[in-house]
Amino acid sequence: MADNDPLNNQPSGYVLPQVWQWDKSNGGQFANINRPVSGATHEKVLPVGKHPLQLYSLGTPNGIKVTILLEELLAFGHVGAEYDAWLINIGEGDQFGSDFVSINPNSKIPALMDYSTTPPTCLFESGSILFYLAEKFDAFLPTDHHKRADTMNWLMWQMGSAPFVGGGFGHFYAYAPFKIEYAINRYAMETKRQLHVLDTQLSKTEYVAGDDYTIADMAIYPWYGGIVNGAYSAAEFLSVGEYANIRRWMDLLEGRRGVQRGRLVNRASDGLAERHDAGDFDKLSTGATSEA
Ligand SMILES: N[C@@H](CCC(=O)N[C@@H](CS)C(=O)NCC(=O)O)C(=O)O
Repeated sequence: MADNDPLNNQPSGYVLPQVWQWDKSNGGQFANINRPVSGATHEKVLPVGKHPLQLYSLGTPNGIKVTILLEELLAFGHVGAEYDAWLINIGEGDQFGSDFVSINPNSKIPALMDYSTTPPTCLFESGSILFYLAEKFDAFLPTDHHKRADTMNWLMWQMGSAPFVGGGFGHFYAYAPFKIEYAINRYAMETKRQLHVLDTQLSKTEYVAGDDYTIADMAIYPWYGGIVNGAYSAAEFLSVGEYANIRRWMDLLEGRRGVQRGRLVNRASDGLAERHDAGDFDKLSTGATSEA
């Protein structure tokens, strides 16, 4: 079998063109929102509610990192963390509206405006938002030198690693228009390696960055807890039962009201499409509704 034989390619016979061209018809799930250029596609004014913090997001793993932190801040009595959460429907291209793009030129949720500053502060990238809020409220980010470094190490680990889980494994296992063994094997291997990294860490520490519950836990749980809870319907495929330390840590987090509430925000089908104050949770019949 000769190297670079086009018959060995996927699909068979595929030959690399000299210059890549955008094939709009070949995309799998989410093809309608993927483009090779950035920028707004339409004029769209975003709503602004009554609180200084205005969140424009969706209840995906990257979105709920921020709502978990906001709900935890509120649970700890930081009234300045009250927020309005508006739904950005990425399947319908809301992330390409002009106001959204002016907050986040990268057109991805979550995006946050802080109107308590002059001028207002634009925030995007979930890790940046977590860090900003943790600093602003002096919470969930240890001040001790080494603990703070550990927290940031694990926060950045999540930000750098999870795209291989979502954009790599999740895409090729669940969303690509056909199954490609090479791609699935490559990203399943990497996803399991990352799960093992986390499981090994959690065999030594109670929370990810040590004894304290931090923004690193809030960033990591939605992705790796999500996989263990069955994201992409891949729990059996990835043998997630191997990761007992992750399960132990997930149980700790899932017992927290802030986590329970944060997971429900900006979820039109099984939670709150929008959230404007704590009373909104009372409209839901879940365990996250009662005041603790
Ligand atoms: N690194 C970014 C990733 C954000 C991201 O990928 N968001 C996805 C949803 S989870 C999105 O908005 N996708 C819309 C698109 O790609 O057009 C972050 O952590 O904030």
